[in-house]
Amino acid sequence: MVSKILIANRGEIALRVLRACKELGIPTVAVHSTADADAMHVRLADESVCIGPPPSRESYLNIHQIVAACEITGADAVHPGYGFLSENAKFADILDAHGITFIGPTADHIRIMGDKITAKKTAQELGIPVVPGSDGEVKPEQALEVARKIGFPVLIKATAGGGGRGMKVAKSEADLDEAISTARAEAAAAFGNDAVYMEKYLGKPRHIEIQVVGDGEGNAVHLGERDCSLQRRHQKVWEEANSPALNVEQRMKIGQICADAMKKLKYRGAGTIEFLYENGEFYFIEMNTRLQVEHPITEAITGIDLVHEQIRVASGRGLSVTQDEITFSGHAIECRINAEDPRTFVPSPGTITHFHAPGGLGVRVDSGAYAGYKIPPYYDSLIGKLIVHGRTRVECMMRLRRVLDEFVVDGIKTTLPLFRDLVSNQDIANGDYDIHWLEHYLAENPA
Ligand code: MV4
Repeated sequence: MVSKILIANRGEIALRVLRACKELGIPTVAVHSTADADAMHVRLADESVCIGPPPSRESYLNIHQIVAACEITGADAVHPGYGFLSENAKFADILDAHGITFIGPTADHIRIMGDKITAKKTAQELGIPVVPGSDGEVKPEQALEVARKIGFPVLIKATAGGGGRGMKVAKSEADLDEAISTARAEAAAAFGNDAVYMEKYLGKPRHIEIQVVGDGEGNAVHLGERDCSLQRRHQKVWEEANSPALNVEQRMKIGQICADAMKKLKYRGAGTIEFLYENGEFYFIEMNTRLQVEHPITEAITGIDLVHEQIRVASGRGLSVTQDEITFSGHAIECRINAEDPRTFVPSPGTITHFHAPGGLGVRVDSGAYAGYKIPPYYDSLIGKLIVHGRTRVECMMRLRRVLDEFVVDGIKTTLPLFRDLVSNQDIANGDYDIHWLEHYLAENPA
C-alpha cells in the first residue's frame, strides 16, 4: 500500500518529492536531523519526526530511526530520494520485511547494479552495448595478458566503486603494475573490497544517460537522454536534455535498447542507464537504480512527473504512459547551485541573507532555501537546481542567460557566477564539450 509516504531525505529533493505526494493527495511524513528542523520540507509536510543529530550516519542513514518513524506515524511507504539510502539494498529488504513499500527497485536489482561487474554482465546479457574490457575481476597476475587483449590505454576500475572512485588509467605496459596496485589499494580503503576490473580507456567521450521507468511486470519506457558531460571531479554541474550531440534516430535507437532491456529485467521504478559516447558509439558504464538529481530536465521536455510515475508503480497502478505517448519537446538545461566558491568549489556554508528565485515561462527552481536559511555544514553543498526550458536550445540558452542575471543569493558564495560565464562561452553555445572540458576550462580560467 501507499497511503502515507515518509520522505527519507532532506533539502531540495525532499521538497520535490513532497510536492509530488501532495499533488497525488497522499499524506507526507518528513524526517529531519536537529540541523534541519527549520527546513522547508519539514514545514510543508503533514507530519515530521526528528530522527537524530546532524551527522548523516546518525540521522538520514539511520535505518532503525527511519523504520521507527514509519511505525510512529503509520507511514506505509518510503521514498528515499537520491543519495543516502536510495541504493541501499539492505534498507529495501528491511522495509519489505516490515511490510513497508520501498518506492524504488527491488533489493535484488539494487544489488545487481551496485556491483559494477554484475551490472556490466547483466547489461551485456540484456543487449546493451558495453565498453570492451575484462570478463569480470582481474587479478594482478592476469593484468598484462588482459590489457594486451583489450589494447592500451586501459582503465582499472573498482568493482565496488562507481562515480569515478577507485579508477586508474594505464597508458602502456610500463604503467600497468602500479595502476593495478594503486587501484586495488584505493578500492580496499574506500569500499573494503579490493576487486578491480579493466576496460578500454575512452579518451574524449561525452557522458550520456538514458532515463527509464519500469512497472516491475515487464512494461518499461525510456524518456530520452541527458548529457551530463560538464562535470568537475565527478560532480555534475550542468546537464542538458536533449544532448547537443545526438540526433533523433540515435536517441530512439539507444532509448529503445534500454527500454527493451528493462522489460526483459522486469525492472521496477525509475532508473538511469549511464553511457560514455564517443565516435558515434554508446558504451554502458553503470546503472543508477534511483531518481537522479538532474531528473527535472527530462520532466521539462516530456511533461512527465517522474516521482508520480515512481509512486504509481509502487502502488501497483503501473505506468501512466506508453512509449508511443511520450514526446520530446524543446530543450532543457539544469544548473546545480552549490554553496561553493564558483572557481575553487570550496564549500561556503553560512546564512543566506537575500534569496530571489527567478521566474517566467520555462523556469523552474527546485530549492528549499530562503532568506535567513542557515546552510548546515554537515551535508552536501547543493542548495538548489535551476532548470530552464525553451522550444530550442538557442531559446533555452537565451532564457538561461536572463534567469542567471535575475537570480540573487546573498550571504554565501555560490556557483551562479560560473554559470554566467558558461552560458556566454562559445564551446558551450556550440554544445562542443566532452567529460574533460570543464576541468580544462577551470584550469585555464582561474578566479
Ligand atoms: C570511463 C572513462 C573512460 N573510459 N570508462 C567516471 C565515473 C564513472 N561513471 C565512470 N567514469 C569514467 N569511466 C572508460 N572505459 C571515463 C570516466 C570518467 C567520467 C565519466 C563520466 C563523466 C565524467 C567522467 C570524468 C572522468 C572520467
